[in-house]
Amino acid sequence: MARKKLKLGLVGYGFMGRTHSNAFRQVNQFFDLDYQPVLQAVCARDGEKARAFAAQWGYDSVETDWRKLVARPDIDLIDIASPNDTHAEIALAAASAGKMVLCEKPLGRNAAEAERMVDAVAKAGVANMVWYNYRRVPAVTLAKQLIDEGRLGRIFHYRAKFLQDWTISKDLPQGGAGLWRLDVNVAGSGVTGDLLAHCIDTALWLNGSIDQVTAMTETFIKERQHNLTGKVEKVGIDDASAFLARFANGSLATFEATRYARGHKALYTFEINGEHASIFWDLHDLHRLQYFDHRDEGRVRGWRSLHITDGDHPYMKQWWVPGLQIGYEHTFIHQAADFLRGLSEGKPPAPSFRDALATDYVTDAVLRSAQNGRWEQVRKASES
Ligand code: SOE
Repeated sequence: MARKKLKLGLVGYGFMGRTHSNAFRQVNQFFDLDYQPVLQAVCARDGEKARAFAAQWGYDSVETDWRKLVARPDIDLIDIASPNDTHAEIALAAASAGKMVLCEKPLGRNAAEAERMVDAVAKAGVANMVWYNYRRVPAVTLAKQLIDEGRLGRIFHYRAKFLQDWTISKDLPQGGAGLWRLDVNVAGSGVTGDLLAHCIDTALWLNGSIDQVTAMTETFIKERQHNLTGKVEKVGIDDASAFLARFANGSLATFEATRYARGHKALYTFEINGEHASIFWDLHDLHRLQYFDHRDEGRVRGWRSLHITDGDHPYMKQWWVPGLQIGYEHTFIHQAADFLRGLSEGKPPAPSFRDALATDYVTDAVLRSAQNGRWEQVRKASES
């Protein structure tokens, strides 16, 4: 059967432009879907780099102004993989042009921006999704299944951290290609919006909504040379952020992210303790889920290290044979597959813009609390 073509216009050619392009190129090879993404156009301000990217990844055409891309009648879907300060404007224009919109995380630089994006896609009635890719690590999806089946019982604790070490040098500049994550005007915040946002998205998915937070943040290097102005400028991002939270289900949580944990490159871990069982997951060992079930017979009770590579495990029957692992890039392929399947089945893809707004409400509350030293209530992303 001929597949329906879905013509994509990608904005941005950096790290995320590559992960998304790879996902769209591979998805039909491994998943049986009604839709086939077509790499119709890539857009970036630097025409030469955009043309090189198009040639490498197989995009059919190039634009250097995203407004032109959004206006093109031969584009069905706009995929935003450009820096955070561009998300809202592009998403609003794309939605009002009737295009489906995918957006890299975080949705907005803050919840106010994200609210406008949610309103725009709701008003236009277009499909939308945010690339919180870690939900689609098979071991993380399995954790969701185990929790939903009630195997953990009542949840008491949620513990998450995301540790990196790539900004420790005071000589690292801020701003511009590759380093916009250090420029608060572009990124919106530091590790709170960049790394904790991942931990929060997973947590809301696995353990429900968060009611209250109390936080602390720190900027260890106060000034850095700015790549675009050439001047030494104040650093406005948080280099480290930690918070306590109370979930609506009564469980207590700790979250921590930093780019100053020497020796850790992308150590995203979470542990959940329930009345019957606990689970632990670690991005550096992403194909394993650690599981402890108190209901096991006492003599053989202990932590089990589940190797999530079997056909019974989420997504895995699409890949190789049991025992053979997959990696980071596959999480984006899974998300693209779920999005395309959702389109055929009329199932709204997740996380939607509204789901991602819920994460922005938490990160906003974290940053407010870090400023005022108080517990902050977290707003809820309503269904209206
Ligand atoms: C930052 O270093 C970063 O690339 C994040 O922006 C990504 O979202 C995260 O998945 C890996 O780390």
